[in-house]
Amino acid sequence: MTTLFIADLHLSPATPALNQAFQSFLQAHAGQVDALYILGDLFEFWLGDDDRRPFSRQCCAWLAEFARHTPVFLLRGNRDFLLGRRFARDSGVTLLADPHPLTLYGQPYLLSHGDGLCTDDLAYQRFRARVHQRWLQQLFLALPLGWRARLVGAVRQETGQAKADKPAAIMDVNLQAVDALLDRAAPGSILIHGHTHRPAQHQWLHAGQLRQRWVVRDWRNEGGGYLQITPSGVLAGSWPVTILPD
Ligand code: LP5
Ligand code: MN
Repeated sequence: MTTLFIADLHLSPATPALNQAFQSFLQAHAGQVDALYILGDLFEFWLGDDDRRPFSRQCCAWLAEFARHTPVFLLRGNRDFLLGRRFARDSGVTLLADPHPLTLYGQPYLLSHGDGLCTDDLAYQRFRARVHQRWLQQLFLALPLGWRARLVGAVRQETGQAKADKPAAIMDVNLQAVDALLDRAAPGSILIHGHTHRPAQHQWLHAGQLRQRWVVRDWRNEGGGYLQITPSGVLAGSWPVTILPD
């Protein structure tokens, strides 16, 4: 009885080693675990479900093969917030809203990508509110794919510069926002999220109750992170990434 969680793989055609590691992760666990949860930013950027380039089709095919044996759930991140119904159909993945409550082996958990909890990062929260507007997303998705790619490239130059100028502390979750979220969840819920690239297990006291938050490790050439939950609790693991020869 095991359920797996991954986040922040940031896969793209430019990350062949990570893509391969993701494929081997799926192959190794298909039919071996109860479910896989992807907590956002599987992709470096998702331009829309009509992106049928070989890389996108390949990822969908890997997920679909895995999903034939084991259910896969995905909660969108700040880079793949445009994943939609067609992707879900092609990949066999079930899309979830953020936050998502679930009970595993008798213990309640709350799943989130985590970007919505970084409330000290006001510039990002304004940006997020803008790009989450349905009408803007529909307008963007109606553009030809090539235009979308160019637009994203231009916006990323801006956001990349903005990020480089920010103090690191504001790019972490805000602890009051975390407590407020857990206040609304089932009592005793353990929060699991990604996004911050600061893998850790946090424990603290809130109104006399012990609370817990796990941050899933992002994937990079040094290795990929995952959490595994069993009836005995949460355990962090690492998945090897093999650097491919040029
Ligand atoms: O992902 P990561 O860790 O690098 O950084 C995030 C935040 N950045 C982002 C941006 C994405 O990485 C790239 C998004 C490209 C989007 C293109 C959208 C095209 C239109 C789609 C319309 C539906 O998420 C970063 C956080 C960091 O996490 C830590 O939490 O700090 O936030 C930023 O850097 C955002 C800046 O603070 C805001 C900059 C404003 C620039 C305005 C450009 C115009 C916006 C036009 C919107 C349509
Ligand atoms: Mn993210």
